[in-house]
Amino acid sequence: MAKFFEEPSRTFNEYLLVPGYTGEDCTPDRVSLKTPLVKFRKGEEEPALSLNIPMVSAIMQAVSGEKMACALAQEGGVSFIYGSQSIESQAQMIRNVKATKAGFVGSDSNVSPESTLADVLALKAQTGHSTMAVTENGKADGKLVGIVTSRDYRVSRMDPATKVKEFMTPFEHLIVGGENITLSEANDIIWDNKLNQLPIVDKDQKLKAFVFRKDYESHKGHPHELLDSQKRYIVGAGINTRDYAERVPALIEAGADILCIDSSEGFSAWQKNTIQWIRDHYGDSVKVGAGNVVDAEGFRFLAEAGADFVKIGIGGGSICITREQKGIGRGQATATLDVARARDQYFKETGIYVPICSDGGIVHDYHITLALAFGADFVMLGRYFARFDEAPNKLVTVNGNYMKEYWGEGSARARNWQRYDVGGEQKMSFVEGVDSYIPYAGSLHENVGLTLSKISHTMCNCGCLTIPELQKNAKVTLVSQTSIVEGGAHDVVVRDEKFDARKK
Ligand code: RVP
Repeated sequence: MAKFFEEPSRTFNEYLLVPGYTGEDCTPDRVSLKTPLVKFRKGEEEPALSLNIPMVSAIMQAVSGEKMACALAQEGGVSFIYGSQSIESQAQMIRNVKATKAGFVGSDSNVSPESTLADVLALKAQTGHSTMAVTENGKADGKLVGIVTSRDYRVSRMDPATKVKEFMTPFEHLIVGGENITLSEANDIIWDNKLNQLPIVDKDQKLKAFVFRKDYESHKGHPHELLDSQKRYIVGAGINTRDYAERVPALIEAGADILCIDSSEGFSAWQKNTIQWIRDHYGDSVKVGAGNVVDAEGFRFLAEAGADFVKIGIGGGSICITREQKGIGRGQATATLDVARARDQYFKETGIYVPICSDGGIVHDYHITLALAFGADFVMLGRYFARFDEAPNKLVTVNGNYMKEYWGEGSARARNWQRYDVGGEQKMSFVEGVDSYIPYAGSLHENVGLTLSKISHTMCNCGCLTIPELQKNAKVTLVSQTSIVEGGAHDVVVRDEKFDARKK
């Protein structure tokens, strides 16, 4: 007879946290959200990679490009650059992230000495940047021959046809930094010489980057930045179970810090083979997560196959229609709880702690806190991050509202069929994801800050200062349909600010 899980499978929306005792020392500023990213012998060693915040961005075309990777690493999380693109372009994205040194900005406004004031003004209007590098060839990586800032010209008094070489500050008069300079050395030079920017050049005088005075404060505003030993952003990459023999070496060479097998259903021989190939060729030096699974059996299989972390979730993603199409999946809360118990059991038996990631279906910020309380070490989010400026998807207006486009990897638009591949010759003939719009929400920094603040406050309500404490001590209750109604504003007419403003 088939195996039946007697408990209904539930979502995070069906639970709430019951507060625990909050001591005087239990304040949000003292909460640590640090969490392991890869397996380790807990109690004996530290994990080789940890996150400073329990959030990673989904392996999706609409979510995790290079800008997202830098912005999220600045906050302390990790992006997994999507694998549903050519090996070359994915590796290039990784290289670009690794080339972006924290606080060092690539020059995207460049002119040549032969350009004119009119060119400068047009570029300024287009990019919004008033500092421009003047390079021999007018490109970002050309030999630096000067810079132009708005202090170098007066529009009302100058002929728009004036050549840049006539009014730029020439290289000989510039203070520049060498390519091995650290951010703090660069900032010291800026400070000591009262500069607004410091161009960074290599030994051939070729432009590498700028460090700007205005970025100094914002850099200080990222205390959780996730950097490697060379102060480069930590970045992950998605891989599939088909072309790993070519893709993995290219990604590792490009500098990827961690990989993750991107599959809608991971309890398969294909995942085991992929991990085995990585172990055979790289031993434990290449870190790789696997998934997705939704029960203890699936977790045990991937842990024994050697996964560095295991991802949980089938069918819960906001753009995912796998449950409707194939009838597979499990409520995200139940799946997380089952896998967390299996993870703890595996640790008891082996001494190895395999971090688990709850992937998909996070709607409210408190769902993240619940996922952690249910035993997840971190969460993966798609819709959440796709709303921000830093996502690679387009900003559009729909009925006068700003929206971002958001499409599933299993949609006809992404055509990421490898993610759903179960082997054999038969090609997939149906979709498992939709193409959609989601409300635009602004910058990642502000939104993530708000979300983390809510998580920290809730953790204090539960009397917990760390994620392991929350996993151990949280008290969780199921909620009835009626008490969900009680949880929102009810039995009042909520005032509409726009309506009030119109009346005035
Ligand atoms: P969400 O955060 O709810 O938008 O879910 C994102 C997750 O949904 C991804 O990390 C992935 O596991 C899953 N996904 C991505 N594409 C699709 C699909 O097309 N069905 N599902």
